[in-house]
Parts: sequence; C-alpha cells; structure tokens
Amino acid sequence: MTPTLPAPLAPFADALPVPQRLVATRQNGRLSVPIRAGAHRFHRDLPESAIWGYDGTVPGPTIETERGQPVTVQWRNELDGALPVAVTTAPKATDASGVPVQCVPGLSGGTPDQHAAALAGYTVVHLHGGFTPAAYDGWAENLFAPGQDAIFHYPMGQRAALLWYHDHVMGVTRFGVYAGLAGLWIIRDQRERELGLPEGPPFEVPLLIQDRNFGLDEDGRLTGQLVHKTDPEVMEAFPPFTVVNGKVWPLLEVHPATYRFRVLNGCNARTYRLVLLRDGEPELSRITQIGTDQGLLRTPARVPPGGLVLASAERADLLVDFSGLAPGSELTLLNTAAAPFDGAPFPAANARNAADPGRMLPYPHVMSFRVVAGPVARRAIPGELATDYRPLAPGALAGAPRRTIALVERELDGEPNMLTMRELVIAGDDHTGPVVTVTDGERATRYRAAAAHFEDATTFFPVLGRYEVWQLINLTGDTHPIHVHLDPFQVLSRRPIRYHIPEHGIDDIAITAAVTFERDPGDELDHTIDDNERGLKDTIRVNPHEIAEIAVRFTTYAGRYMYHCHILEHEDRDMMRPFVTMPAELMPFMA
Ligand SMILES: [Cu+2]
Repeated sequence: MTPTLPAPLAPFADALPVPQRLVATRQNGRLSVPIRAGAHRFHRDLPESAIWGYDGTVPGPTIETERGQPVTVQWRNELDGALPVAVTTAPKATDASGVPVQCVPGLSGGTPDQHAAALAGYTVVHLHGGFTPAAYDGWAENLFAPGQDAIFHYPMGQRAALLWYHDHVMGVTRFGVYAGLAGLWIIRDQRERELGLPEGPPFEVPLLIQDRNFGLDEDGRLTGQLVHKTDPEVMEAFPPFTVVNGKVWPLLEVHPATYRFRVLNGCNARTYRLVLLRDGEPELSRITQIGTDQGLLRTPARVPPGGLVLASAERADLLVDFSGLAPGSELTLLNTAAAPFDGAPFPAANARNAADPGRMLPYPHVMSFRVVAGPVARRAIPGELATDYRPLAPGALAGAPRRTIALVERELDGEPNMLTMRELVIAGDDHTGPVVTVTDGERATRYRAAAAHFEDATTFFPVLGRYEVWQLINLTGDTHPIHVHLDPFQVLSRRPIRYHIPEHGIDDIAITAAVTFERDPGDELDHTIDDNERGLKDTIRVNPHEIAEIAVRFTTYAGRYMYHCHILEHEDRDMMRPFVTMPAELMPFMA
C-alpha cells in the first residue's frame, strides 16, 4: 500500500450545485441548447477553469421531459478556441516517491499533446439511453462544426428513466466529455407519479459523478487548467479529484427526510463503489435502490453489502433515508473501488481506510451530507415498483439468434494498447486460420473473428421485434461497461471462464484463444448478477474471467447504431462497433 497523500483541496467545502433545469413541456417541447466555451470553478480554492459545456455550464442543464411527448433540440455548436484540456502521457507511471503520476496534479513531465491541442470543436450529441431514431442518435462520425447546428428529434416513447447526453465524437469522445460536454436528461411518466416519488427540488437531487485533474503553476500551486493525463502503463485517465455536479467533494445539507438521488457515473474510466458512512461506519441500510439505467426496478433492491457499484454510464435511482438523524449529523459518501477496476471486492466496513494511491484511489471522498433542522419526512417505499416488464423466461429465448463478442486487449510497441470487440462467427470445417474455441462441458464451438475495428464491415443485422442473446467474453484483466444504443436489455447470466491465449495469439483481427466454462484458480469474483441489475439496463459490466449474456430486442427504429465499451479511452481506441437494425421484410434482399 502506498502511503496516503495529503489532499491539496479542502473536502466538503463547497455546496453541491444543482444543474439548471430545462423542462421541455414549459417550452412546447422545443429546446435550443448552445454548446459553448465557458469558465467554471470546480472548487472554492481553485481558479476558474476553461471548459466546454452545454449552455456553457458544467454539467449542462438537466433536461426534463415527459414520456410520449416528443422533444426537439436545436444543438447549436458555438464552440470557439481550442480544446480547454491539457492532454498528456507522462513519461513514467510513478513519480520519484513511487506514487502513480495519475494521482497527482500537473503534467508530471509530460508534454501537451499537439493533436489534442489542435481540436477546435467538431461535436456530435448522443442521448445515452435514448430510444431515438438512427438519424438523431449521434452517430460518432456525423459531426457538426462550430457555427453549425444539429436539430434532433427525440420521440420520448420510452419509460421514465435518468438518461444523459454527451459528446460522442469518433476517436476523441474522452476529451470532449472531459472538457465538460455532459448533462442529465430525465424522463418522467405516470407510473412514477402513481408511486408518489419525489420529483424536482428539494427532495429529488441529481448527482453526476466525474473525476478530474488540474494543472500546476511554476510554484506548485493548482491552476484551474483541466488535465487529462495517462501514463505508459495505464491508457485510461483516472484523475484524483471526484467532482459531483461540477464541484470537487461537495457538501449537501439535508433535512431529516427521504431524498431521491438520481446518480450517474459520468467518468471517462473510473468505476465507483459507493459506501455511505456515519462516524466511520457504513450505513448502507439507509439506501434503497428503486431504479437502474432504464428506470424503475420491479421491486426495491438493497445495495450490495460491499457498496453500490457504478461503472461509467451506469445509473442508480436511490431513496436515502435521513430521518431519525439529529441536526448536525454528518454522513460521507466514499468510493472503495480500485482503478483500473477488475471487480475485486473491498469490505464496506473498511471503507474509511480505502485511500490507496497505489490502487489509483488517493482520495476516496465523493461528497458529504449534513443534516439540518427541518420537518421530519420519511417516505414509505412501495413494495411493487415497475409493472411493465418481467424477467425473461428461458422459453422466450429458445431459438433466439446468438451473437458472440470477445473483449480483447492487444499490446503494441511504443503506443497505447488497442482494445477491441472481436465479433465471432462459427468457423466452417474448411477454416484453417486462428480460432477461438469455447468449451462448455462436452460441447466445443470453434469461432473465427469476423471484425474487430469500428471501420470493419458490419456483421450484426438484428431483425426488429426479435429477441437476441449477446454473449460478451472478457479476455482482458479489467471490467468493461458495455453499452448498447437504442433498446434496453436484460442481463441473463454471468459465468466464470478460464482462458488461454498463446503467445502472438492476438493479431489485428484474428485471435487464437481457448475458453472453458470453469472457474480460473486465481479468480476470486463471485460472477453474480446483483439484484439492482435485474432491471432494464443499457450498460453492463463484464468482469475479468467472465462471460456475460444479455437479451436484447430491437423494436421500432431501423438503422445504423453503435455498441461500445463506455470507458471512453477504450471506446476511442477502438472498442466500438456498428450494428444495423433491420425490418424482417428486408432480410431476403440482404446479400
Ligand atoms: Cu473497456
């Protein structure tokens, strides 16, 4: 364990900001959102930072909409000037005292990346979790330049949920989002109102969690400059300072009441495992999870005993009970997840000792809550929440097409590793090239890789209205949050695997691997599906030594979409692939 680092900023000094609300029904469903350079103060004791933001703010406004009431957004690209982020790869992974350079501010000897400095504001907006026609989904190559607009129509024919909108530019999403291009989008519906859930301030509070790093001046003082720093051993950015709604380690004053927190992990790469502490002890029983990525669960779920895990882009709808707490009580929300995250557990009871720069978690603080005097308002939590979906019976999936995707990391000399999703197809008897063999008991299946990079030919053509089973095989050492655009999915299974990849087994597209459905001796993960994952999801964590299966059915919109890892450094290089949803009647005409 690396010794703890003194925090260069005071925790819990700033009040939690709540982003401006843009309620679509008050504007006849027509919104106009400028995308602008701006200035933002991330902490009381930091100078202002140059940012890019929707409406010039970090985060962008929270757009609130109603199910079934379409919204048109005129996204106006008014960015000017260069990307307001210093991008660098430090020459060494650790500093002179052995601390990972990603845990400290400044460039750590790195030089600013000139290509990133030349980025001048091409953008495209994706509504994550949106049930959106392809033309408005924010295809990563359909960019609009400064001075240009994009007018996107969002039908909102989907259940209530917390979505988010963010930049999705091919190859550089990690920089646009890091510069500030992200905001929340809430859909409301009748079912949530029947349940009497808090709606709007003060008892419904969005929490957009991100991590950021800043520059240093010649005297070693923090500047406000945003710094995206990687190192020769870690290609993802894991900045040390957690930012909630745009403030480093903020404080929220709460009444002794039940609050509804709409939580999004909006980080580039960091996974959080959130633990609520009072007087150093976990109080997870105060938290009830009622919703996940795509809205309400069927029944309320307890937070897993180790804490609430949220990888990049995952959401949680939480009711937190502060009633019964005396004014002056303080609770802190801490993160216990190491980075890069590989699913390894960490006991909640040890959360106060979670700081460990060696695990790239120098400061576990997320935010704190202070109870102030006010009316006591404890809400009963309904036992039945969603009624509009049920777990899929195995029979519903008999005969469903199966798609197999291997998550693969390829090491390259002198440049960052390349991560890809290798789309596997059954190898014919005449195939003599490299294969991935998957052995499940007596049955062995031979696959060949048909595609790996975004620009390789499309191989997935799901037919509208039909369930499909997608198998995600993780052949890397890290957990990947895999996001599928368009329709939601259900998690069917997680199963442990062993695998072997021979030396030089990973080529540009082809891969040689032997995968067996059995537990690896060194594997300590339980590979379970948590109760809070038994809802409608759009992002699933696939852990090391694991095959995860999801069932997805594309229903309404035909066209070209994407699925990808939501670790933005992975998505940009090159963990993203297209798929094309097709009406059944066109399939006979496909070559
Ligand atoms: Cu990934």
